[in-house]
Amino acid sequence: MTRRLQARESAADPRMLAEVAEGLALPQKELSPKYFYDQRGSELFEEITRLEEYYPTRTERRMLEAWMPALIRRLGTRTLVELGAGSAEKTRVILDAMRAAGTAELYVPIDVSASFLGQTAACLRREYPRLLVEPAIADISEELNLPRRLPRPALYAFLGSTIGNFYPPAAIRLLSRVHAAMGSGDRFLMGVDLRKDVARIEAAYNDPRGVTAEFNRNMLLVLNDELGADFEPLAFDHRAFYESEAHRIEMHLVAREPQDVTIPGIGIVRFGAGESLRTEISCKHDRESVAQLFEAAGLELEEWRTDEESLFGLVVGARA
Ligand code: AVJ
Repeated sequence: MTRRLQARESAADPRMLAEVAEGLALPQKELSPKYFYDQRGSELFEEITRLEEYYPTRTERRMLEAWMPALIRRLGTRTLVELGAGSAEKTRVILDAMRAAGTAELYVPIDVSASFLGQTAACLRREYPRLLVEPAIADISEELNLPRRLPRPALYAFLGSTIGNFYPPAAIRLLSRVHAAMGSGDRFLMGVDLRKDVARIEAAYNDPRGVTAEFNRNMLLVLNDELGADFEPLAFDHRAFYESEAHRIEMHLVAREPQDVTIPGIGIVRFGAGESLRTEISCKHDRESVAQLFEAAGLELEEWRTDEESLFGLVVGARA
């Protein structure tokens, strides 16, 4: 409730307004999945990660637990830079390995949400009293905003398969920014969801309890809160399907009936019956597709691991 009142009182973010206007003017209406994540959206995503059907998070965590102690010892990692630091639990697996190796000095979580970063930083400073925590506020789809000097070697981590949210050109731009920030002894660690049986993937985005559907519709509540729009979330159906040629899951919200939505500063946005709004792509990878993205960004694929079922991949890159 307080959030709602606060948002109504403050002006809409002009960058968000421009981006939303642009996306809703496309023939296939589309919005960035970054708009899922207000307080409620982050909670719903946490709930998704605990679903039986949603294998990526727990698989990645197990892989990190098995691999990080040896990898960090070998690299002698002094700084951890985490892109989109939404995954505090997984962060701890790496920070624990740095502490055990006796090399931990600095943690730089990068996130758009200043309040989220403040909370994370406070918790981690308490848990790791000898670690310097220096958050960077940035929308990683645009910039990294890193501190100028870091104790090296640094490990840049981009976990959770979040790279999958980016169309290949945007993914390459993001990886190029990481490449530009890296020194020669630094490494880049990325988690990717792998190509596999389509039914298994689709099940992960269509849970029977409807948590993913609620997460999807939450984007409309974010638009209502942030922009004062009047979306009726229950007038839209959740749809998630695999696009085999593009190797990606797409999530859409489908208008049940024709409807007009008013967004102050944009105007009336019309939805026809059955018209969809694409809210997310989640690209699935294999070793080859990751190597291609890396190469285009000046990175070299150094190590590649998967779990026993080949559900999820962890990859280490270095400057080529
Ligand atoms: C956080 C982007 C990795 O693509 O699987 C989960 C988000 N969307 N269920 C993903 C998500 C629907 C998730 N990522």
